[in-house]
Amino acid sequence: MTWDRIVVDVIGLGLIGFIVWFFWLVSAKGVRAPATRGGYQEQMVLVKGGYTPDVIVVARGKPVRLNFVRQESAACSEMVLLPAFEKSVALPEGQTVPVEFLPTEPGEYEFACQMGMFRGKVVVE
Ligand SMILES: [Cu+2]
Repeated sequence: MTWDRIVVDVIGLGLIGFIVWFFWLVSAKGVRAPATRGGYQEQMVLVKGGYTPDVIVVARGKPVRLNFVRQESAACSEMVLLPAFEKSVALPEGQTVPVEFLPTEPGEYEFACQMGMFRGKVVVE
C-alpha cells in the first residue's frame, strides 16, 4: 500500500466519522440557538421536507426568535404551529418569518405543520 493510498483511506474514514457525527449525534442532541443582539436566542429553521434543524435547544427566561425559511411550495408546510406558545404562523414561500416567544419553564415543546406531518421541538433548559 502506497502512502497516498493510506492518505485517501484516512480521509475517507474521517469523512464517514464526520457524517455519522453530524447526522446522528448532532441531530439527536439538537442545535443550541445562539444569543444575538437584543438578548434573543435566535435560530434559522429551514422548511423543506421537514424542519432543519428539528431540535432546537434554548435557555429559559430569554426570548427566542425562530426564523423560519420555507423553501418549498408543498401545501403541507404553509403553516407552522407552536401550540405551547399559542403560535400559528403562515410561511410564505421564500420569505423569512420570525416567530418569537419567551420560554419560562424547562421542557420540550413541539412545533409542527398544521397536519402534524412535519415535526420539530424546542428543548428549554
Ligand atoms: Cu403538513
